[in-house]
Amino acid sequence: MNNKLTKTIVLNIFLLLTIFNVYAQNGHELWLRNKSSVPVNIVCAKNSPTLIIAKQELQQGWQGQPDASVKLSITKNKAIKADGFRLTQNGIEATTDIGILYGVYELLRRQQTAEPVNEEVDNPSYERRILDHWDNLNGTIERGYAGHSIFWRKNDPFTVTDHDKTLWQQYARANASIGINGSVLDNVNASPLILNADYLARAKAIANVLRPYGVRVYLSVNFASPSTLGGLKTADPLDPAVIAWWKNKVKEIYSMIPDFGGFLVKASSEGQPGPQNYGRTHADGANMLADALKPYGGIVMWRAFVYTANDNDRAKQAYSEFMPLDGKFRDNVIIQVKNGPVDFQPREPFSPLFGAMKKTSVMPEFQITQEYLGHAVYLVFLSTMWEECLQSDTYQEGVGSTVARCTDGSIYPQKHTAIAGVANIGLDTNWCGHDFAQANWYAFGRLAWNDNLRSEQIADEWIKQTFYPAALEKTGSPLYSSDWRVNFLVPVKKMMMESREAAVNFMMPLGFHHIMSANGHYGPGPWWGPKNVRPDWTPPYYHQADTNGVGFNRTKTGSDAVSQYHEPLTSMFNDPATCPYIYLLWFHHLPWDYKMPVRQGGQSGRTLWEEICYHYDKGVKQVREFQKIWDKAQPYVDSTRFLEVQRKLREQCMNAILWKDACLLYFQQFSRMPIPYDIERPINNLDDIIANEFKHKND
Ligand code: GCW
Repeated sequence: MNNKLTKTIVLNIFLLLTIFNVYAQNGHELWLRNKSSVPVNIVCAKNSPTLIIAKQELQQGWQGQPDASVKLSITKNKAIKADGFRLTQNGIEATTDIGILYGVYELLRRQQTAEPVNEEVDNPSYERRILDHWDNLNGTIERGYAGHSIFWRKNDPFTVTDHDKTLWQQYARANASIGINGSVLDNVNASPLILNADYLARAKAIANVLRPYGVRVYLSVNFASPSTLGGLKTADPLDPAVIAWWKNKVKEIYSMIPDFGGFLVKASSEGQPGPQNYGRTHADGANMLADALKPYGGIVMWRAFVYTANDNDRAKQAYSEFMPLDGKFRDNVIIQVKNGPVDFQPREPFSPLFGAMKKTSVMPEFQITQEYLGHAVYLVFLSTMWEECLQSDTYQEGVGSTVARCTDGSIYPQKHTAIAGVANIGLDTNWCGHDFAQANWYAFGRLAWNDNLRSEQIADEWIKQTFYPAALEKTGSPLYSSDWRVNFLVPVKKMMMESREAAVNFMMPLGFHHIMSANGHYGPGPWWGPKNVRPDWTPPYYHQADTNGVGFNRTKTGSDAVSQYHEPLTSMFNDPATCPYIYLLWFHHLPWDYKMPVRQGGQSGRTLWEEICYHYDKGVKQVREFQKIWDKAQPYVDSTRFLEVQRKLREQCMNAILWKDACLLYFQQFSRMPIPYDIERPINNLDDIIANEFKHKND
């Protein structure tokens, strides 16, 4: 070979590697990294923007037999719901174009994850599968850890650039690939300005890009808009001028966005205006908006996240306020309920409103963004947490009345069904801040499509799609070689599956909740309770630690929150001997030397104090184990993602130790008992931790 040729070959190989590396490294492609050049023949009688996408996706991602024929057919089949589809050996059947597109993504996923194609009908569990963006109109994101908003910005806010459109299109494609079909574009702490013509025009531009992917837009609205924006004297929902104002506004919106989804409302909550300001009920407020939206098929998602600073246990307030209104809402109102009764804590029992509101549509709200779970620093796979909630039995209509079945229409005849996740998406190149946080976006979509899926399967799919192509580029090994499975897939999946429990262990084990720092809800802060702050915003309100014991007494002798649950849960939660240990301090105030029953996972002879210590210690050890798993995974990951995750695991580990030291040293002041001697001694002093708590800004 002559010198020149060798040089050219070397240069070309170098260039190819560089291209692969760039492609593999930045995480922007999410789980959609597969590109295939296997030819495929697509037979499809119809054309539409959605079907064009379906065909393109098949052409770009086909990994089946070369030159196979795939038939896409729109058929009439009562068994297939609007978004559903049926995969057959030689094609996809659906009743709508979007059903075809979902079928295409499912088929490609099966090819890529080496799962067989079964010929069953696949319908979604929920009609509306929605991401709630807490994006402010100035481009910041409340509780966002992945950069600014992909929708709104401060400078030049109304110009729609090609870059905007490309990003929105990529976002829509990612959503469609996992079945998400709705986006609430602005923060629930809503600015009235969202209903201004300029902002509506931008919402319209977004809707136009999202539409072919089957993603409808929704808006969060401020209940006082008729007065603050419209100049009316009041926003009283029973006032005829107010009713007319909303009707006109809705008409204007539908003239711009004909498939507009509807409104999301946070009313009379955390300072937001609501019908109570005018002496009206939540039902009065929600129904007035619902009536305005009804002619166009729009819905109202009315949040049940309400609590006021009073003597009543905060965990009880949403139920107390909404239960008397059961049956009073229009059929296009859905009450949106957070998974737990307090606020997206690392672990909460399910909200007692699930299953209890039998004559009202209820939808679960999960938090994908990790406000209380380590922001974009911790590796926490949230699917197990949502699965735990969805599979919780409410017993409201007998055994098996899970939260999933009480909300997806299986048990109650809801006119509309829906599920929402608070998005973790921002302008960061990898969308979510942490490479593994992408798995939470993915998992939310998958569970919204099928609320009976198991997290292990979701993790398996996600890892294969997100990391395998990169491994292939590096190792050139054939599809899912046993080497890759054994040394990457299995350990990384194990890490993901344990990651949420690990976080619970080092942050808030055994039913502890809301003991985080007020500084951005990131690190530990069980001591924080300034006199001028309302008690239900401070950790001591929730842990109630004193020398006699620790935990919130929600039994019949305490706040009686247990009675908001259906039997046998009321009795089970009420007795510390039968209360699952994961909820022990949620429902009970117990002495430090309380002997943990063996059945609750405590070892015989351990006191509550010891059990607390061992849980914190275990959490730290789990994270240390994750570090080892990830270090060993290095040969299978591109260097950028490897180093980034490695760096974050180190930070998570430091923070886990901080949590453990802070909580053990703080609570030890009350327990006055030694930290068991086989546990590593604290390496931080409590007074230093407290002094440093607000040194860095953690929002
Ligand atoms: O979790 C709390 C957050 C607030 C949020 C609120 C809510 C959007 O700390 O930032 O406000 O819940 O869900 O409305």
